[in-house]
Amino acid sequence: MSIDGSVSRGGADTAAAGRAAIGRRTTAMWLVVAAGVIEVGINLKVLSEAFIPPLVVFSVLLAITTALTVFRHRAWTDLVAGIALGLTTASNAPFIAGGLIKPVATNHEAYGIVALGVGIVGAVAGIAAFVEGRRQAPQVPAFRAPLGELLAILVTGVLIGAFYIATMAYAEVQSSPGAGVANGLRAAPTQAPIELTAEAGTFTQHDLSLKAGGGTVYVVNKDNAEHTFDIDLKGKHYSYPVPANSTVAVVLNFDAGTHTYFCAIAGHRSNGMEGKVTAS
Ligand SMILES: [Cu+2]
Repeated sequence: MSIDGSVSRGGADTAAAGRAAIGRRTTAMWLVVAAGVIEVGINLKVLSEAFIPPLVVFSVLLAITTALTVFRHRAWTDLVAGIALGLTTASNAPFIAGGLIKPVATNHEAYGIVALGVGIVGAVAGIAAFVEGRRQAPQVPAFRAPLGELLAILVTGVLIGAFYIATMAYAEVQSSPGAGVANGLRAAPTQAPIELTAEAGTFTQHDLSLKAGGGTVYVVNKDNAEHTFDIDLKGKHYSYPVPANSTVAVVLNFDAGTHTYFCAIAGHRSNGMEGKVTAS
């Protein structure tokens, strides 16, 4: 019944029994597998929205190391899986950090935060499982069955719950786009709307102009990935999520001057998702 009972006997193991026990499953090992499956799932979700070659490489690496841990379990497979999870997490960290510092309520940030937590837990568990496998005994008392199994189940449950809540929160934000703060506009704009198109991961216009006062910008997203329209006006920040394949009307009070707009999703601004709108 116990999945790591065999290594709990500790010093009683003979060398022969020890070698035989390397193939047995420990709680830390199951955490590695849970982390690997969740990370691959998140990667596939992100890849369905935008094709990111390094993410494909990491997904394949994680799928292989997770499968090895389940079907060809050895101490070294735990170590390799733990390192793969650590590398994936480290490569994602710069993008996730941007979302943590300035969340724009997009699913990239929600998934990224969960991916970061799962990746760290998985990497630590992989190294713990490796040490356990080499020494033939649980090194962390909390990982000793049945307490360790209970903890693993609880952690997995919390991670699934966090992912569910993040997904629901994202759906709610998407159903009511146009987040921002009060802009002092008390009448519908009388000037014609202007258009800003997002296509192939970039904005196609970088210089917009309109009359000062109430104005409308139609942000047209032709991509199969979400973007945002972010702008600062009179010291206030406005952020509009623009879902994939959709058009969002941004209605604001544009004070006279030149204002910078950009997409707040990590990596997009430097890819040309930035421009200036001049109100005169
Ligand atoms: Cu974008």
